[in-house]
Amino acid sequence: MDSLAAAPGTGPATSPIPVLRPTRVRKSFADLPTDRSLVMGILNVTPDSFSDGGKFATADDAIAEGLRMHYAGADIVDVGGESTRPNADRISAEDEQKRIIPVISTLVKAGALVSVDTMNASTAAKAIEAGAAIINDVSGLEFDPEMPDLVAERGVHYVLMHQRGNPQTMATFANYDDVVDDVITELTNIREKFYAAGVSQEQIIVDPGIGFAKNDSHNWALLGSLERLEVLGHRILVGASRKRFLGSLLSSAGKAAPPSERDSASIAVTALAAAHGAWCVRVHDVAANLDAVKVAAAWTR
Ligand code: PMM
Repeated sequence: MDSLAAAPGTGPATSPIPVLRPTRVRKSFADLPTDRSLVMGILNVTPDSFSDGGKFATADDAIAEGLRMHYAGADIVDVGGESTRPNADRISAEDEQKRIIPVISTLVKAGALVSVDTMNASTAAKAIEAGAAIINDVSGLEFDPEMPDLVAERGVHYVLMHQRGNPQTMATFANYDDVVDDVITELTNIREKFYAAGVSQEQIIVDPGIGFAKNDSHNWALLGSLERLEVLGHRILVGASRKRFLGSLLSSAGKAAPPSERDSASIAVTALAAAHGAWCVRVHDVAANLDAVKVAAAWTR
């Protein structure tokens, strides 16, 4: 308890930094609500993410923001240390771990359910030891070959996101016959490697990978056909918050709206995705998106 009170990122009640309220009740996957879609708060501990680049680059700032999301009602806080924006350089697994493991441990101690946004099995293993319950892997076809065994051994949930290539090359792979069919086929093929390692259907969460090797019309086609992904038989996660296709949609005088002006559109996507079968939405503004999933649940009930 004392060690928690002294954790970085905490402060007196009057401080703008949220006070870490230690809890013996740690959220587990089984405790997640089932009467509405879930809200996953995005916590990028990176100097260069496209949507919130550099804002939470230090552990203290990241912990403070993660606590804010947790106390704002995030069902899951997604902690990542490596930027996945187009053309981002990869960092070493060691640097990634230095950035995120202290953040994950502190958020878990505060009772948050944490997912780790990583493409490295070694980072995922350390994050699980620090208390993370979900691995969120955006690597798609080029996943770390150690990942299936790790997911099987640790029994954690795994977000299998559709992606082609890597941040440097993905734009060149945005060619599909029918983007929805192709995404379903490619996710089915990758999933086989996880099944072969002993991962269960229930452990896998699928994600169409909005913005990853997709142009604007691919993104809209996937969102508009979200229910077709249900054929895979997994929970569905959607990450559209503040993404570039929303900037294009809202452009004025030929200029895309910047990420800071994409929240209303992101919330609209959340409400529609939730009404069309999304189990979870990955978002920046937790409180507003929580309202949106509640509206969708009431609407469809
Ligand atoms: N998008 C980003 C990063 N991680 N994870 C999942 N599962 N789905 C996504 O769509 C996704 C992700 C990139 O966006 P960011 O820079 O806002 O985190």
